Amino acid sequence: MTAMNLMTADAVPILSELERKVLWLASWTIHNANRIRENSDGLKVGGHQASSASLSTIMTALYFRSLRPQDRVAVKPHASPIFHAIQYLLGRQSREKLERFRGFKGAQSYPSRTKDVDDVDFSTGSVGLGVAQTLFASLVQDYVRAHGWGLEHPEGRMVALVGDAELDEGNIFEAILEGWKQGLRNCWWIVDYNRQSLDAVIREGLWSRFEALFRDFGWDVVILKYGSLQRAAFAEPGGERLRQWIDNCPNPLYSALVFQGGASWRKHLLGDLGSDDEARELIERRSDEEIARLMTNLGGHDLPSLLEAFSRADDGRPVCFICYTVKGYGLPFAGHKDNHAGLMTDAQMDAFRAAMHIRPGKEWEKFEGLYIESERLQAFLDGVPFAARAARRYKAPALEIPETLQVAIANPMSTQAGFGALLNELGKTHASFAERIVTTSPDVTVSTNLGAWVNRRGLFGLEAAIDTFKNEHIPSTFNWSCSPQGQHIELGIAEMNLFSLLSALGLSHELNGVRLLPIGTLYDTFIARGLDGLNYACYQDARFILVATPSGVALAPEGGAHQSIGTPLIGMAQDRLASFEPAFVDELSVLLAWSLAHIQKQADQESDDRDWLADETGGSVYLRLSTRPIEQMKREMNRDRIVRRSSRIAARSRPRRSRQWG
Ligand SMILES: Cc1ncc(C[n+]2csc(CCOP(=O)(O)OP(=O)(O)O)c2C)c(N)n1
Ligand SMILES: [Mg+2]
Repeated sequence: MTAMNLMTADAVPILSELERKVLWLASWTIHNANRIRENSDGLKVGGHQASSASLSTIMTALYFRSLRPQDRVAVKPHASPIFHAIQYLLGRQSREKLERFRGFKGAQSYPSRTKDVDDVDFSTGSVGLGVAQTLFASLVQDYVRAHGWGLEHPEGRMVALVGDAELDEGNIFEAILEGWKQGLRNCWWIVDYNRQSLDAVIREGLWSRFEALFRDFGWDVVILKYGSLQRAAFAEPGGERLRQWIDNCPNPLYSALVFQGGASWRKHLLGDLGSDDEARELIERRSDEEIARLMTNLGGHDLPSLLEAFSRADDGRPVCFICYTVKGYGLPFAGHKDNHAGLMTDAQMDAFRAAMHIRPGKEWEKFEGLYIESERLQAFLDGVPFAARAARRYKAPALEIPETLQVAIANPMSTQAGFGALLNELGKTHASFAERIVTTSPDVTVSTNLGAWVNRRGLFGLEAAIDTFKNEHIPSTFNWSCSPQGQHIELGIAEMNLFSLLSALGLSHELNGVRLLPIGTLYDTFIARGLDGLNYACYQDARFILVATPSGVALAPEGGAHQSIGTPLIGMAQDRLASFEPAFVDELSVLLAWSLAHIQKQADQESDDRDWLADETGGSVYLRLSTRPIEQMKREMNRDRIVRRSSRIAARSRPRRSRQWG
């Protein structure tokens, strides 16, 4: 046995006690919110006991053993109660918040970076988005470190806990392709392969599609199908027949038998394998309870298998773990196809409480009902590597931004051309904030006028590559060479990836301790293509500037399917996003400077005396620009002039504010 194995073997008894506790606390938190806490308006509270149970073992192994403080996790949304239970045991979540689960200021139904207090790395909720976020966060970590920044912090691993049905979401496939292009590493996706979605049992054999797909895109794939009990049984006489039976069992039948329990397993197994003496004896040697334990001992519920797999993974490549699990593991509705929103009844909860040796009134006690002494458990929790650092979120100071930016205004000029000219000037400056600007675009870099900037600052690539056209002396307006120092990340066309990347870039100050100033460009009308990604990025308070161009109905000859009429409403409706549609380039210059400062603002509290809701707290910015050249005015433009005008508009539209605008 290696030293690592020894340490792991030592930890398993404690971890399995903690696993029981985590499952209990998560189930109890949901039960309390639905059946014990007073919910005066009669509205359903909900919560997902089965989806949570499915990840109880995997998350126990990760959080109490395999994760390091620098690792970042996107937890499957419906396993939020497990996450909160783990943080509660680690002393980072309060009982009060658990008691208010899904209530105002209580622990959130889906992990939330902005609303939860227990150190959520990535918000999740709209399935698929958190998963892709880990991939882009890893790319951003590479970007930051390639520029020589943040090297004082250890390199982290970006981990997603993924529902198997979550893998139906298209944005995940768009992300995988982009990850392959950009040389993804330090990324783990752990698939909770419980073979159930919300409505039903999923299609047979999906694991092999997943395996082929991930391998095609350069990922390592680790399949954890059988637990250690099962592997030991396979080594017994007749064991091979049992393994074949498991492999051939259709998903719906396996689920149904999990639900029905030991006696049904015995009946089916004997019916199918009874004619083989060795296989029959293997089954008959075991009680009903032991058979049920054996058959649900899948890889994703086996601590030794999980710990071993996690300790072996190679961070030089992305890794997909496909972990077989049981939805509702350890709960009365385990395996039932309708269990997604299922809640245990009072009687079921009483039985579960008794099985966990928890006395009534002691439901929230951390170590109640566990077999290992509290001091030993506490000492173990105090030494958990993931919790070694008090604060895992970094802070990075704001960079100083000038009030106005230089730009040569032509007459007439469009705001889009003005944007290109502004970025061109920024490309020339040696101001330190300009180094932190990172631009990105989904294959519309040239047509959104970023070309001059890219010519000056270069494309980013982990490995340097020369522009072949340039090398061959073929005239071309754009220099497409890339290097680790480049400041533009070129994406494929998928707009959703733009928002995922902007979101990851816009969290860099907290994830990497390095502040970036991300600017993403796209065609305004195609915002709709990644709208949920934009909402997601804003929800988790990522900071970026979105420059949408060309926009508007005045596109004239472009027209057709490129007109964007409804997008101003998106800008107005989206929380944490300030939107502007400047008419003139001098305004744009002031607005861009203001935006670069605004995306860096951070305030824990909002004061009452503020001009505008996000004045102190900051947020992201959306600029709609036009390709139509118009006559530019000769005038002095400064921040005051714009702020005063915007404030008057804000005051008019919010009549309840008492402040007067001059
Ligand atoms: C974008 C989006 N669509 C639909 C839902 C509603 N929804 C929540 S969970 C779920 C099924 C999840 O199944 P799976 O990913 O396998 O997780 P499990 O509950 O089995 O662990 C659905 C459809 C959602 N949260 N997000
Ligand atoms: Mg599932």
